[in-house]
Order: sequence, then C-alpha cells, then structure tokens
Amino acid sequence: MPKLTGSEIVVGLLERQGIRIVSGIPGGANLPLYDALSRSGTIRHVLARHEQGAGFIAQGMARVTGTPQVAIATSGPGATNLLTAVADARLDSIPLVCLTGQVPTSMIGTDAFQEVDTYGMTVPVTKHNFLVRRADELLEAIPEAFRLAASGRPGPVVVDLPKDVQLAPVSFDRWPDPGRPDPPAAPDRSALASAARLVDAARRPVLYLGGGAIASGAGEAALALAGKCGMAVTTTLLGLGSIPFDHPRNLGMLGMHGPRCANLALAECDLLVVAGARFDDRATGKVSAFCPGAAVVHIDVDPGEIGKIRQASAGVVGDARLALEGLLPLVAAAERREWLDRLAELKGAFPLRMAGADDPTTPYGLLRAAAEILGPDAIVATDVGRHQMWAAQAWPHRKPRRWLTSGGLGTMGFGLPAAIGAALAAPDAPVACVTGDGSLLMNLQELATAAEEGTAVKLLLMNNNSLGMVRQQQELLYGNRIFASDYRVRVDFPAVARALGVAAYDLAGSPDPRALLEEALRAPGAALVHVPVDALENVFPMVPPGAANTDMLVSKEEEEDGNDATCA
Ligand SMILES: Cc1ncc(C[n+]2csc(CCOP(=O)(O)OP(=O)(O)O)c2C)c(N)n1
Repeated sequence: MPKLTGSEIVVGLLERQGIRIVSGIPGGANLPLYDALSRSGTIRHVLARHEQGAGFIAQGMARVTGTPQVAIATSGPGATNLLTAVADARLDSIPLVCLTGQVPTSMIGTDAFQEVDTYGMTVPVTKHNFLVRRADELLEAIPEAFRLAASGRPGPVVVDLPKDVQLAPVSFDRWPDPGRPDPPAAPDRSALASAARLVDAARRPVLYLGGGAIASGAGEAALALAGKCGMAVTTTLLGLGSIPFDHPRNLGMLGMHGPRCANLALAECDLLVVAGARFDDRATGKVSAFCPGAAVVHIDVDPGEIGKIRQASAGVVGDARLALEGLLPLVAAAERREWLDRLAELKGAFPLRMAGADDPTTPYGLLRAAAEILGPDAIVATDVGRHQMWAAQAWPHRKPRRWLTSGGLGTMGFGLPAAIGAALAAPDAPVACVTGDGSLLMNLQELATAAEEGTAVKLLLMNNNSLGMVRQQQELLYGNRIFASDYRVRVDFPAVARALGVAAYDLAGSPDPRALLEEALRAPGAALVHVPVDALENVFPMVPPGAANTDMLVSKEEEEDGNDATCA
C-alpha cells in the first residue's frame, strides 16, 4: 500500500498517463509539486518565461499530437497569466490539462498572498475544472481531467491544487487507470439516412470542414465522399491541412480572407455538408447572406453546435470521421459534371492572387520559399494578423496537425510558444513560426526558452513596424484614420534575438535573400529570419466584418483587371 504526498501522487499519475514533457513556472503555491517533479525519472520540465508561454507550449504539443498536454502555474499571477492560453484552447477545442497552485485550503477566501479564485475565474473558459480539497481526491480528479480534456469535443481542464493538498500524505491501495478518452461518438443511423437523402437531392453540394475534421482525422473520408458525389471541399482556418491544398476538389479556405472562388462557389451551392465546424463569423460573414440557397447537413460531436447559428435540415451528432464514413455507403454515386465545371470556371476566374510569390522578400514569396525549403513534413505555427492570413493562403497545407494557429480567440503571442511545443512534440519535423512584429513582442521572452531547450524553431518575422491587420482596417473601413497602430520606435529584432540566445538572419539588403533564407532554415537550432514588409501592404481579398462573403474587397490591381464576380 503506497503512502505518498498529494504532489507525488500528481506526478505519479502524470507519468502513468504517458506525459513526457510539461511546461510551466514554479512559485510559492506549487513548490511541493515542483519538488516532486524534480524526482520524476521520466518527465522533462520546460521552464517557460511567462505562464502564457507555458500554456501555448502545451497547446503546441497538444495540437501536434492530438493528446492532452500539461501546463503548470503557481497561484494568483501565475494562474491569471495562464488564463489566455486556457481560453484559447477552449475556443479551438484543444485538449489541455492545467495544474495551478493555490493557497492552502484554510486560507481560501481570505485574500491571502497570491490568492485568486482560479476555479471561479476559469469556469467560463474551460471544459471542466476542479478545486481539489483533499489529497485522496487526486486519484480520481487527475485521470478524470485527462479523460474529459480528450473526450468528445476536446478542451482545456484546470485542476487547482491548494498547497496543503500537495503536501498531505495519502495511503492508497493501487494506482487508478490512466484517464483515456471515451470512444468516439457513433452517429445516429437515421440522422445519417436523412443526410444522405439531402446529398442525393442536391445539384450543387459543398463539403465544409472545420477543426473537428482535424481532431477526428476525417480528411480521407471527406475526400472519398467528395469524390463519390461530385462535391467541392472548403475548409475553415482551423480545417486547413485536413485535405491537401492542391487537391482538385479543394476550393481553399472560406471566409474573411479566403480566395474569391471559395466564397463565390459557396454562394451558389444548394447543399452545405458541414463537418466539425461551427459557423464562426469569420468564416460565414453576414450569416443571413451565407449560402442563401443551401440546405444544411451539420455534423458535430457537440450537440450544442447544431442549429446554434444556422438551422440544419439534418443534424448528425457524432465524430466527424465516423459520420462521413457512415454517410459514404448511403449516398448515390453522382458525377455532377455541371457543378464541377462551374467550380472550375470560378477557380479559373477568381484564384488567389499572390503578388511577389517568386521573391522571398515579399510575404507570399517568403512563405512559398520557406515551405519549399522546409519540405512537406514541416509544421507551421502562426501569430495573429496579416502575416497569419498570408500564411493561411500561401502555405501549401498538405497534412493535418501541421498548421497551428489561434483561430477562435485570435491571440497575438500564440505563435512562438506554440512552435516550441510543436518542436518538442515532433523533434524530427522542421518547425516554422510565421509572425509579425506586434505579435512577436507579446511573447518575445520565449526566445530564451527556445534557445535553452535547443528547439530548432525558425521564426519568419514579417516586420512592418505596425499592427498591420488593425492598420488595414483603419485604412479601409475607418477613413484611413491610422491611430495607435504604427509603432514609433523601431525594434532591432535581430539584435534582440541574439541577446536572447537565438541566431538571426536579416533578409533586408541581402544580395541573395533566397540563399540566406536557406542557410537560416538549414542551420541547427532556433533562428529568427527578419523580413521588412511595407506597412501599406494589405492582405486581400477581405470581407469587411459584418458584410456578406460575396462583398469582398480586392487589391487595386485586381480591381483594375475588372474581374466580374458573376463571371458566368
Ligand atoms: C492579444 C491580442 N491583442 C490585440 C489583438 C488585436 N489585433 C489583431 S491583429 C493585430 C495586429 C497584429 O500585428 P502584427 O503581429 O505585427 O501582425 P501584422 O498584422 O502586422 O502582420 C491586433 C492588434 C489580438 N488579436 N490579440
């Protein structure tokens, strides 16, 4: 009969859970946990420089592996710093288990030093949370946290650990089994039959894949269905990589910065089969104008999503992969040649325009060259802004779990720590982080973590000395009143990177930028590649917030070409 402290039980349970790397920062209220962690033979601790960084490092590992990963913070400011990464995981359905230190149970509610109500604060941004009041409860709570984080629609779980709980000795008979996800929810057969009838009756069907298609591994099933019944496929920002970017059925990303062909095709479809997506407003634009003539089959593992934004003619509750696999034998094979011809026409007339794609000192050119040099197995993380949308458009997304971006919360500062997490989880894969100067400044300190851990994260910094995406909206939608979006001080990013232990390469003024980029990407260890970008360089197409997806703003050049959106 083992007798261990609460902290030793937590560490033992993490080990049994198969956790090999955790990221966090110690403090007074979690020192017993750290003391126990120091004696673990199998768990490596990655010391982040900010708890938000620790949360995103864990997210990076979770997004790449699809399994819950662990971030640790102390009470009070540690927990509040972690909160953004937790909320981000909630909105993007990422499995995370966060362990926070708490003041001793006898002091809870007294405004003790570094006390915040972590339980109360995290209720709205977690899938579930625990305040553990007795050490023996850990034997149930920790495996349950892992089960909940990974089951059904994944998400973050916070376990708040008062200091006395960490220190209390407990005798117990045997270790509990590790927490495993529930088996994926099998879709209802009659719902699938209704969905199949709608597919058979449609003349212009489109399959719309979101993050749930990545989480469930639905890509192959999606392509099989699209191939059998003449469907085009579009993906959300989080669905990128579920099918290869160059697959003939792939229209590209829908929504605010998607290619025009995708948004125009959606406006013409008469059936939308939505799998693992939730009609986010950045994807749909003005909801009342989104696919106005389409019936909807909505497949989602979370019943709360069905009918939430858009009424579904058929709702299928279940795992996206299982649902698409179940639908496949029920639908009639159909070529739908007229629809495919129309899609080809739209794709030909309104492709994504990538100015400067052959020049590695332009945003599109940098992305294309880096993707080519890093190869098809590369993982790419992004921050939030124009650079993120350029990357969504131009990166050749080939496989799932290789595109890490903050979609729902849109958190600047996500990219670097998420990329570090990716490199820790997949040490053999090349890892890039596409970032902007505004975003990088939000978690810049994690460059030191990257250097310390020897992670070969390659930062592609598009530096426009401005909050570019905000500036763009001010220019286009607020009468060009540029306010609080241009920086007055120019940061010497290569010097800062070097000061934090990371090699830096500046493409500015380089006689052979492509060769320098290649040198940076092939060198061992982390590197920052600095690429100056004009603050006036906007990302197009763009659907103004609240407008219909068919009302896209395009670049001046495209406007001058006079492309008529009806094209027929
Ligand atoms: C934490 C956070 N604060 C503010 C915003 C609002 N915001 C969205 S994009 C953006 C500008 C991003 O600038 P930068 O990272 O330099 O990228 P760029 O758009 O210039 O490529 C801002 C301020 C945000 N998304 N996240």
